Amino acid sequence: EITERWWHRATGYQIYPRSFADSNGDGMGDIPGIIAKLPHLSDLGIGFVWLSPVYASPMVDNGYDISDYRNIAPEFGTLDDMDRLIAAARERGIGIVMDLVVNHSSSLHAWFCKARAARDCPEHDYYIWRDPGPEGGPPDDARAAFGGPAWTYVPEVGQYYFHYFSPAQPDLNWQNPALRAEVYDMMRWWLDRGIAGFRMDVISLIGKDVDARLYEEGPHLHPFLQEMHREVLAGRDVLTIGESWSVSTETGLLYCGRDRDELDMVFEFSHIREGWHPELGKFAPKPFDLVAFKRALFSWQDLTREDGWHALFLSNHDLPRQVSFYADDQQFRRAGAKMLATVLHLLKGTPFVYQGEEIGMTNARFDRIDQYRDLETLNHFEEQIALGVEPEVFITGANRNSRDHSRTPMQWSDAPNGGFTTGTPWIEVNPNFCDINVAQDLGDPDSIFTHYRRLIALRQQNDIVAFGHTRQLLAADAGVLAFERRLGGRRIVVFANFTPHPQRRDLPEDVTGRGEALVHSHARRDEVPGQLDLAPFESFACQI
Ligand code: TEU
Ligand code: CA
Repeated sequence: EITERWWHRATGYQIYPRSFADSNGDGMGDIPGIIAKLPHLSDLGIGFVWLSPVYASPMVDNGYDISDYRNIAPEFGTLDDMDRLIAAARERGIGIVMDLVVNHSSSLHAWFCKARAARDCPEHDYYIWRDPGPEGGPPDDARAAFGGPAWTYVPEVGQYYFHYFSPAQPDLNWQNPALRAEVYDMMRWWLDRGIAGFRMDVISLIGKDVDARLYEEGPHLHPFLQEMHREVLAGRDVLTIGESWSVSTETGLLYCGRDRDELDMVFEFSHIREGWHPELGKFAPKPFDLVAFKRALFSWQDLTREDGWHALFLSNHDLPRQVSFYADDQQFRRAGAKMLATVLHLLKGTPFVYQGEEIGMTNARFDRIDQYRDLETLNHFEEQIALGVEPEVFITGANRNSRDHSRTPMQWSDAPNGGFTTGTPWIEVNPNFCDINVAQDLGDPDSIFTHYRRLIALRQQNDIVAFGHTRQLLAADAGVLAFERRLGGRRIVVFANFTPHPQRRDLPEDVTGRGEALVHSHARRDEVPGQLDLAPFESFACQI
């Protein structure tokens, strides 16, 4: 039996601070900007914020490269601003969940500065060093996620250090107990300041064994997570979400099973990877396959039926805008955005809204590589052009799937720069801000924002939405996604048309019935008929 926790009925909201709200006109979002926008989150009904990193950082990877875990980047504000944010959010019943980036630090962290200067200091062993290979080159040919080799040589110590990501992000050596103690101490320090938990960046990498070339979900992962729970989390009513690009339904409950004492839930990416090309990766477009997507999505609903808990999302700061990727960002943008929300917010788990999703923000259309900012896109461009890929071909892929689409500034109004900044934004504002912005949606009872608000309220009020069992319907259907949620003899049925065409389905008797409309994107529906007609991208939920 499940003990109810505060985050079981809450909806999370991810803030990417540099793109959310700029309070001082330097073109960069900041913490005072977030404080000023808290009423927007209250309006939506948000329970907690996942705040992408605001720590001191040289910003090679926009803050996912931390140089001081106990300080705030000056462009975002001060520690005082952070304390004010935590308190102001708390007054509204909103928790602040911080990003914990401890698979690696920045190469400018004081630990690494010492580590790279001498072998005989304690900090040297906070990182992963190996002697050169037999030919004098790197220890092996492992590649880094953002391009280039995963090993970089430091002449001062005559060794290579390991970096899963860029050379500016050296991996921390979790096998060193003193390093682990430092991390746990830092976590307690933040929790004592009143934050509501942690989203743990690529946490499945910390148990790696580089010599065996086992990186994801390595042999030490679960012992470390259990130790972290004992040392930091036990007895505190906080939320932890681990990010893992490798977790599968085979391993999912190892992280979030109720008697494991590790994490509360994981961000897993099986439904996301479904949209990537199997060999050529994310920059090679691949047609969306709804049946495979549903298989991935519902396999996690099945997995968490009796144990564990799921983190529901379609978007984040590493992914394209969901309405552009999974639906339509032109003629059917409004219906498409509502449809994706209907699906995600009526599944079992804790849903996450990525900033701008609640007004249906879309991918940018960049024509030139110099309009991009993200190191992943820029490095892959260099590599692929060197391999003979045409720039236009690469840009077409990047226009679909680059991380920068989610990083264009939040569109608050039709004022210059969408009301994000009075200065020059660090990345171009999507020119469609005149039509797509928060002010516009707030004035419209039929808006995407209103639809999100209803869905978020439903989870708080309706036990079936919060705790009902999920059963997929029409699993083999390539155009329609459908499911029901059941609790104690009552049920909700949800239908979503993923296509720009009308769809007609003859439904089996056990899914039809009369009841009460919960949400709808087109006409109100108090009944699921034997023959169901859906408009392009229509979605609805009915309690019968
Ligand atoms: O992302 C983990 C990760 O593996 C991504 O780099 C992913 O492969 C890529 O985004 C797919 O396009 C986390 C953070 O969410 C990301 O922003 C960081 O860049 C990365 O870790 C390193 O900290
Ligand atoms: Ca600013």
